[in-house]
Amino acid sequence: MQRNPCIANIKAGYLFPEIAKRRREFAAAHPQAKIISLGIGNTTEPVMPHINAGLAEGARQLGTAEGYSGYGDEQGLTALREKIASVLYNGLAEPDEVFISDGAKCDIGRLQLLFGSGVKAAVQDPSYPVYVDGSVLIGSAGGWTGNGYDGIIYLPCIAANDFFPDLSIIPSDCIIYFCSPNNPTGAVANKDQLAALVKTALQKKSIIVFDAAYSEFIRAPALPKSIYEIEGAKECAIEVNSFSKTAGFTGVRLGWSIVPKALKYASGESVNTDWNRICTTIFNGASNIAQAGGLAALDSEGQKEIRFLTDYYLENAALIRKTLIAQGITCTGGDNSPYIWACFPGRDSWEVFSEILEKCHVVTTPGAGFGPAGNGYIRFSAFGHRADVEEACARLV
Ligand code: PGU
Repeated sequence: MQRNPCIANIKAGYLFPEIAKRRREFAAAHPQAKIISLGIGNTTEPVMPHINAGLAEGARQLGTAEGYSGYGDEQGLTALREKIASVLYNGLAEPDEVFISDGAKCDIGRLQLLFGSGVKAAVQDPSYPVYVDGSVLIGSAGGWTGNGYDGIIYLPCIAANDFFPDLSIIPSDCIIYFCSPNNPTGAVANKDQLAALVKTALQKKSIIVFDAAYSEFIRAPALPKSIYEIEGAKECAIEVNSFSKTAGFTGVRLGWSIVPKALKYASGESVNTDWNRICTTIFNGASNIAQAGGLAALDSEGQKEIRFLTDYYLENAALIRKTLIAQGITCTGGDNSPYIWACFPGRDSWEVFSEILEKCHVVTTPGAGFGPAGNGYIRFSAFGHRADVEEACARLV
């Protein structure tokens, strides 16, 4: 049996397991070190009471004759699709444009099936590694060149362009992965910038995959939370989002995608119809318990709890940011986003990662793991218990 050649193209390990491995190695060599993780963006605070009651009720119902349910619709509970459309999109998306999933990462992987291996992919550089790694796995990008993957169109997002890319580099007929608030830079695109992105996608006959996983961390009222706040986006953009970072569902697993009915391939066929076909074929629906939790998260009480939790992590972010700035380190993010992107000019980011681990016993994420333009940067995650974040900040000075 032949190995899928695309797998041979990918660099050995996915970023976060690689960091976990280095942490384990350090812990084994320094058994007394109390290591604090500001590395992977993994939630730490308990699920809040109203949302947790929704999950518990979902589980309880499974034990009753009246409440039991087995396989559900692959696209998700109608009530949840309706509630996402009304509570979160307020008319900008219809319930049959909402597809419930087991998380945004899984959707990003499955979405690649819509376009196949022939398509070009453009990504913000740096960006969440799944866009690029997923493109390599499906064969729409080639091998590692030493400075990025062959065939990926990297759109540098650096201090000089205020972390918003030069859109003129984007070729025709490609998927544009765009994440705002951005992981890892923490930059949030404003309305004019997203309008320019939509205009470019329409002109270049390209499709945007807009990752809004951190939209609930936006506090500035003028900043868009969804790409559909921009006119024309329904003709050129898919959006993915998730309850992971907002309701603390990183382990529960619940997300959604929006695939507008107005979105068409060059041939005129409907992308929504194909997405429905893919989801019904290779996905068997999100957990019914998770969906019961999702319904509770969209109640007004659940929305208040999400605000509370996201405020908590944003306060962590403010502490980290303040600490780094006091050390004379230039940072972005951390105000409308749970990530702080700290600049270590001219330094190799894996080296800085090791130095912080060795000196402070704090795990971070090296910027180079997010793309070539990430070298010289370190990402600090604000997901953590307050006491740990305070302790980490004390060690960083
Ligand atoms: N999209 C973005 C932009 C993310 O940063 C993450 C998680 C996800 C999607 C995943 O969402 P789910 O709904 O939970 O699937 N990023 C984290 C965790 C690492 C990972 O591999 O997902 C991070 O530290 O970047």
